[in-house]
Amino acid sequence: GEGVPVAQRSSWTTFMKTIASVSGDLSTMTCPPFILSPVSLTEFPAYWCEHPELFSAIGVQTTEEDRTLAVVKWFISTLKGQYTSRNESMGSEKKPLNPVLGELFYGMWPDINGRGQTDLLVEQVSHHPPITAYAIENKSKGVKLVGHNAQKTSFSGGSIIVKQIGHATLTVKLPSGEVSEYLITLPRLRIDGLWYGAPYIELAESSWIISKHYVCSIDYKGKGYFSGKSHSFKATLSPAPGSGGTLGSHVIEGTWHTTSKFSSGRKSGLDFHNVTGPKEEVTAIGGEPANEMGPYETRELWKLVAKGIREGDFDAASREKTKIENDQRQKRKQEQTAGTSWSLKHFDHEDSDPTYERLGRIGKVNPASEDMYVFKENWPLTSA
Ligand code: 0T9
Repeated sequence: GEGVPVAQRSSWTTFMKTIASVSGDLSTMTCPPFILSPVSLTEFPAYWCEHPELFSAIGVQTTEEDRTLAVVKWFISTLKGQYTSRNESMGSEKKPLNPVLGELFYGMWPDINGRGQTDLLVEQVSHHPPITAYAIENKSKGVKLVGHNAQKTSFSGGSIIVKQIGHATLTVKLPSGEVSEYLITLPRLRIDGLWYGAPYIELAESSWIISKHYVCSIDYKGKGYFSGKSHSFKATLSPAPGSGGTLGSHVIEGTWHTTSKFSSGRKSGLDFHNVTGPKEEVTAIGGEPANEMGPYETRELWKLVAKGIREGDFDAASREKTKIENDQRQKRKQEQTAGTSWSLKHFDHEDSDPTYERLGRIGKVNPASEDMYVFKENWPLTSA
């Protein structure tokens, strides 16, 4: 592979043979150094808000139709960051740091031009398998996203197939006091380009955004499929059964890393989204105690590992990583001896999610039921 440094070519070939034989959880695999990222998966939920003005705009719409379109526009606009940004910043998709249980990430996007401040908190709620839970809220606009995600991976035809497990619920507080809820499910990923040592993500199959008013299915296709282009999508918004006759249907088509247009419905021909402009990275902040980074906050915890990876000192990175892992093993052992278990800071785990079941049924989402992590509403500690 051309993307592989000469000195690591034979280890990459060996690695490729290994991933072909492993399935399930790739997070604990040992990878050749050039493919390591210095960023932990707990930072990934920040991708949901790289366009804070689109997130806050959801809260100021006056009709259900416009609100739903604002939700879909915000969602589509997050995909570029979620799935292509490592290629831009690091040259290819990389293996993120595998978070430890209880790892935390706090951040915010400031109030600019009256959009209100948006707060982010992330907690690693499981290590085996890795599960990350997050809450993102713009209090002043009444918009909140709470979700969790995990992955199941397999290997097929030279690609890694990643099934995303988990979902998110977006809630919007309306001036009437009513709350609009949107169930958001996640697409399937294919990691291609592995043999060349230059992995990149393509999205596949479909994901959903469902409320009691609308069902929106989003279909994803890559190169060589319907439009022929990479990163293509088609979003179809249909009024939910029984929502009355006033809501319009829409179809939107384009590529999620560039632009899209309405292709059917009242707005046919009009532009829909455009993410070719700048994005706004999250401002990382210390959460505990307020404004200080505690030892479990991701950038503090992984500081020395990340430094090693960034500076190409992989021995140091691996030494520091081993320290963290040993420390974790010891903690789990101590808990076992004491008959206690790690308690989550911001979330309560529930075996089922009534909102997922109720809204999922409208779109016939599969599986019919999923577990959930309920946000304890205990952050920000002091609200601005
Ligand atoms: C949620 C996102 C997720 C996390 C990452 C599959 C992956 C871990 C999960 C799904 C975010 O909202 C969106 C984007 C990228 C996903 C990662 C890409 C990736 O490769 C890793 C897996 C665990 C690997 O590191 C595989 C090994 C490596 C050889 C590929 C570069």
